[in-house]
Amino acid sequence: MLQTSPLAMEVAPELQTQITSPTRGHCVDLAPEMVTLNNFSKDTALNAYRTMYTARRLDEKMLMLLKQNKGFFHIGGAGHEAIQMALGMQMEIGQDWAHIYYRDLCLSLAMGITPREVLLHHLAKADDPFSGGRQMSEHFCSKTLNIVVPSAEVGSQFLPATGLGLALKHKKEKGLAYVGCGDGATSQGSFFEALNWASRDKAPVLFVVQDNGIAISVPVSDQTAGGSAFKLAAGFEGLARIEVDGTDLAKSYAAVAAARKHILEGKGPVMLVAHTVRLLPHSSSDNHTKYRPKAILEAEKKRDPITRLEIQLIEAGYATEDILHDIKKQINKDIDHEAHWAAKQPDPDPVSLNSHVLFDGDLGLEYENSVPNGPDIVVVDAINNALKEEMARDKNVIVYGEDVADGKGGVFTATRELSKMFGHDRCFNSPLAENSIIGTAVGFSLLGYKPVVEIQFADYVWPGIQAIRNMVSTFRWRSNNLFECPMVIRIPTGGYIHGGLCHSQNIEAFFAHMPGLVVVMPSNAADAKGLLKTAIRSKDPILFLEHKFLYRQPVAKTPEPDENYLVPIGKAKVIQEGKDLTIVTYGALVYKAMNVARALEKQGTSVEIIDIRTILPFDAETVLESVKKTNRVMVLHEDHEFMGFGAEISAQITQRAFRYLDAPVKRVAGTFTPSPFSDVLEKASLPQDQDILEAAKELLAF
Ligand SMILES: Cc1ncc(C[n+]2csc(CCOP(=O)(O)OP(=O)(O)O)c2C)c(N)n1
Ligand SMILES: [Mg+2]
Repeated sequence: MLQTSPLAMEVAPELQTQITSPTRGHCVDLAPEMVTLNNFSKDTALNAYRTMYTARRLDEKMLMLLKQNKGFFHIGGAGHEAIQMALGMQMEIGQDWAHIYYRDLCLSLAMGITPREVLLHHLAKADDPFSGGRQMSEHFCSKTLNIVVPSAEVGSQFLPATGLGLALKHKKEKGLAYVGCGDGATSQGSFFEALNWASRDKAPVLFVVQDNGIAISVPVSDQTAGGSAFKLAAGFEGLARIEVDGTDLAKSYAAVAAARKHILEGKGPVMLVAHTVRLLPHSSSDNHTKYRPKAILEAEKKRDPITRLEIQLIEAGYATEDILHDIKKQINKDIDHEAHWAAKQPDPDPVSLNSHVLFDGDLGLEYENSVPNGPDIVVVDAINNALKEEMARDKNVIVYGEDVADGKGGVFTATRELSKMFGHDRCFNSPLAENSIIGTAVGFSLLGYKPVVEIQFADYVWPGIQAIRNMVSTFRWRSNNLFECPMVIRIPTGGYIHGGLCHSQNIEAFFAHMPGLVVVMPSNAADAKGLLKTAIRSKDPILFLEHKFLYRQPVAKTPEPDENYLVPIGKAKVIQEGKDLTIVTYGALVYKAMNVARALEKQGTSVEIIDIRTILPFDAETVLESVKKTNRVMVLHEDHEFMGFGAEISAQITQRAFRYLDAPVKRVAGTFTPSPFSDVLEKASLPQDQDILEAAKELLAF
């Protein structure tokens, strides 16, 4: 028997019949006498109908355009219009936030997106206001309407929306964050992570599951334990639930109103499950007659929210069939006109492809305007001081992650004293969930915060990789510069510490493959402090890789730079000049290169060492300049040689300075094995001084 959540009753007593229904999550109509169309004025009801029909007609029109070989793809909201209209009618524009999903056309229209914009987007035109032709159809967004640029990744919306809710609460601002999804999306881990964090912090988040009973071809009964996302969420203390027939406008309106009231009274998040129908195939690339029985398709048509509303409008005395016919005729005509106009608009200029991968404006920062001359400091303390100074400078800088607060101050003490100095509002522990840490940072960033989050070990960044790849790194580009999500993701990385397989990984090559991301890796205290401060003042998502081995190494100590000292991102540093051989390296291996250079110097060879400092964007110019001078080059790093970042450096040198080379580019790097624990095995897996020396001699003798 289905358990009733006491909270659910508190939210919407009128929905109890449904929630306590023994129908195991399948929708039972609300008591119809309680909420009917007569609760709306005639104008309100007819305007809702107009928007819902516009959404429907746009779906039809876009499918027609596809048949005419205009446009490339369509995914429709037909059958979902009522719940979306109910939401759209109640969103406080400019105050609330919406993290929509791809079926949210009607909601987007109700919030203020126009058919013209939808059509420009559908046809991927230059003036597509959502992405300039970069994203697939149905990725609506708007800066002024607070509709966040979505990603096609199912589930990617939950944690940014939770971050928005957390940020709204943090700022003590009114409003809520809506997040939409389908029934299938509730199988994603990020759904549960989002419910957990939003519930933990009583964040004002409205989760709306538009349950059309199917995810492409998989029925919800095969998708979800118990066949219902509503039941599934029962265990989250602090979460309220409502279930409603999402094909009925008035009932949906009442459910949304109850949810909003609960949230805006500060009682925490609500999950609203709205039962809808999917009247179209999953998308224009799908033919659902192959997997959906005819009887089901016919039954779904009977629950068409628009037909249903038409009947109700007539029953309420708000319209006649003739009036509805005229409304539809006018909308059809308007949409035809807009589509005709949109089709004639220019396509994007291919040159525009490269714009807005990263922030392309001027940050207005002054770099290296003093010489570090404070007392000597180790890397981890320099990082801690950079955080303290930046948090004192800008109240929007917040720090969170696992174990970062209170007495622990991070497992490496990089966040020591921050929660004591700035309070738990500014430095707090996250749940132990890396995807959550990165996903919520998007939401904080949207509200003007500068999240500086910590991933405890590089080896555990992988749960967050979906968020980094499909949400964070493409945020600016995919919205054609409409949105940005600057953040700093600090990650202790690297080996030489007997960390074994899961505390030694080098991750830079993976992330160097992601346009839209900046990847920084300092090798000494002054650079660590200066680069971190620059990263915090930048406008891109930045992976700040901190080598664990260097945290307290005396060799990596430097005089501490002052609080205005900033190091430019994307600029390599010539550690020492030389004329016979260049070693291009970064991180912990800078010091091994220095050891070898000293040994070679005794034999009369002068070595130039370049610490690239930033992996992405890579400063090829400094490297090429050096190679042109020394004519011999070694690329040295501790990550696997195979497909390591050295492969890219070597390729660039070979392509761009081949004529200057007196020997093939030599790579010295880690073995293509996981990281071992034993001292003997670890030494065998990572470059040692002797390996570097031998490679240098080979190069010099060539
Ligand atoms: C992470 C991820 N996996 C797979 C897909 C491909 N995909 C797109 S929509 C979809 C089904 C989603 O179903 P549901 O959440 O029920 O939403 P609906 O489409 O029914 O509204 C799938 C598998 C994707 N976009 N993202
Ligand atoms: Mg579905």
